[in-house]
Amino acid sequence: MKFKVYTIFPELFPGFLGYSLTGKALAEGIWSFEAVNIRDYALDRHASVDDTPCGGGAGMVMRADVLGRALAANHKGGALLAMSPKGRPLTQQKVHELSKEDEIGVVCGRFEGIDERVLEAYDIEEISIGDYVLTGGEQAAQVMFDAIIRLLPGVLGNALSAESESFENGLLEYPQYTRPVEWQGRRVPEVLLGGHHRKIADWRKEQALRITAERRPDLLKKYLDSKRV
Ligand code: JF5
Repeated sequence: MKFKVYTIFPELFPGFLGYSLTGKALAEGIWSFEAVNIRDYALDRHASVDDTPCGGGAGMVMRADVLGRALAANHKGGALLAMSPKGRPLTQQKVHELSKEDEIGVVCGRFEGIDERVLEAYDIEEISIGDYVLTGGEQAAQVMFDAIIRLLPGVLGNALSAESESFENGLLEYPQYTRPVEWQGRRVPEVLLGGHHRKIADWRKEQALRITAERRPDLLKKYLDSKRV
């Protein structure tokens, strides 16, 4: 997997992806990245990458001509995304789809966003990592890359642990415990200490349903609809 990142802050990469599991996978060549500095494609004396919004309003917009030149020189086809709060929500299903690509291009928006004509001309799919606003797409891109990288073959030691976690079965994860069996007067639930696998599986399912109902009624509805209950 190769990520080609379009950014005005190329030094932010690999960032936190250079550590831990993702850092090891980077060193092993399981994934790689290239950070294209959008500012390298600015032509004026001040190397401007942004300008005021047409029609007025607050802030600045990423210029179509500068980003357009960066893409013309570096994008050789394949998936092209941009991180943006107005994008389609990133889901674990989308992460699985993206993990099957050989190369993914990602534009990291800054300011109030990207000139819409570039998004149209390059058929860029805008992706959101959540309903909040960041200062830049770089942080969002690293979150998305992390979710993709951990699904690549050879990254997660235990493939089963990826399958049983939140979202993979459509429910939130059940609570986890480890030693000591008693801590500050709180005991690990007895069912988890009995070694009765069926009872444990039933308890975990019940807990997953309870937590999902409490925190994510939207997910519970989807889950129940998919089971036609
Ligand atoms: C960005 C305009 C891009 O804030 C984000 C973001 C939030 N969820 N997903 C992505 O990206 C940076 C901000 C404003 C364009």
